[in-house]
Amino acid sequence: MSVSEAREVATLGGGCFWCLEAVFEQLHGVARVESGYAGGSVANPTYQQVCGGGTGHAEVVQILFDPGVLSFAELLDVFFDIHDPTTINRQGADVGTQYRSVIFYHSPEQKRTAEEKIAALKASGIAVVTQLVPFEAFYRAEDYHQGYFRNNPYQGYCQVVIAPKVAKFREHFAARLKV
Ligand code: MHO
Repeated sequence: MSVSEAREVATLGGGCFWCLEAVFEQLHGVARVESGYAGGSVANPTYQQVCGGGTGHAEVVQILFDPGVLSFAELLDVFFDIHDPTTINRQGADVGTQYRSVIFYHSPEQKRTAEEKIAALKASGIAVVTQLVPFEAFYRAEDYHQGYFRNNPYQGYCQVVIAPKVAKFREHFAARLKV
């Protein structure tokens, strides 16, 4: 599917953006994934600033997808499967507000769908802390963060943290993969 066929944008934070990007770019219906920053107080933050925690941004992925192939609800099913939505400002060993679980909704429909998903998870006993906030701005991260897992498969964090997440995702969503 080409970028021009994709009609909807989602902006999600669920820990280190390298992880989310590595997963979502393998999902059928996704045309493009970019790693970046959202939800903070300054424009065009650097990675160093965001890591310092002072700007208030979350590491996020911005996903361009074709809702005719993959609905926002299905995208959220993947999102909630591949990260831990029960830990505040934390994913595993990564701690800080930049790692918060957050959905930046782009429309009333996305907001409603996210509310329904969160309510269903809570009803099943999962104490979801994911924030639901209106999308305001996305700042693309530095070039070296784009395609990080693909470009640095042997880097330690990629091997230890990301590779198992990708493997689990590919197992859980085998029928929804691009290849
Ligand atoms: N703890 C990891 C997180 C990377 S991620 C892009 C590291 O510092 O390498 O936040």
